[in-house]
Amino acid sequence: MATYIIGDLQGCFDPLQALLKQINYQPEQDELWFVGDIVNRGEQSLECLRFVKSLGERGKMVLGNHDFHLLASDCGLEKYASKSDTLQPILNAPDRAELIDWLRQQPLLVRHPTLPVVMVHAGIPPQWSAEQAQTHANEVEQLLRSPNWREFITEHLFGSKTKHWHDGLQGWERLRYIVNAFARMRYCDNQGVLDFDMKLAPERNTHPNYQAWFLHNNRRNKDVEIFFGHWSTLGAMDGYQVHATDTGCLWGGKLTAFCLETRIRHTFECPQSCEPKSAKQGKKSK
Ligand SMILES: [Mn+2]
Repeated sequence: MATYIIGDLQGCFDPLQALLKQINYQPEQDELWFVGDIVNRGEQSLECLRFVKSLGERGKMVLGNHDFHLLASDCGLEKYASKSDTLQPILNAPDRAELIDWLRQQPLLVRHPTLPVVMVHAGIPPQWSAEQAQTHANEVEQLLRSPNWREFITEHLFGSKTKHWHDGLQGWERLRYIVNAFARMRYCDNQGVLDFDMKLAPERNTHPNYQAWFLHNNRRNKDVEIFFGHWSTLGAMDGYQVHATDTGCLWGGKLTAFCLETRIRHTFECPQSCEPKSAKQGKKSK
């Protein structure tokens, strides 16, 4: 039995199938863990979503910012729609309601049952221990699984950004920070104040107070190994007790599967970018 942690799919279904063939994936025995951003930008988001859902007990995922974006699109929130969104086939699908209902019940953090390993989409801010991170993830998960989930997504999740955390933070602001940290963070200061603008790799960061979330010396969650995606400019990185798995499949890079039992990083070289043609053309004309 093997457990593979797989990087951001973003609708790249064919590369996923090629990678699974390459690693000799055994559906009856192996587990697949997905770091989130299953959908959007790539051309086969519907296929990716159906596949991850179909794994049942042998599949796990955490919600990424693009997965939240799909929930928002399902709620009819058009304000944040982008020209490069490729979510329409999901919204037109006969099993749309079932897929969305399943997606909203997925966690923000997955903890391995026996190993000191956790998986999140973007990261865990330095001020939270692994136990606190689990507690805070549960706060949002509980709401997403409740009948009020649409109100949270449409009225309170987006818009004014919450960057600062303190333990007494209450209500929607608190939940918004939790989602921002788990699903969107790259840089923060050593108190967990988030920066939403910087996307460059850490060696190109010039801001003195902000560092990649995993580089802070006072980080309280170093006792677990953290697997994450979201940051394609980091590439394949293992160090600081963290493992970056977004190797930019969507952009013509690679798709990663990290095997927890053998510690081997498997990669499938994507033959071409999975970006839809309209997005590629849009880029060239800029
Ligand atoms: Mn992401």
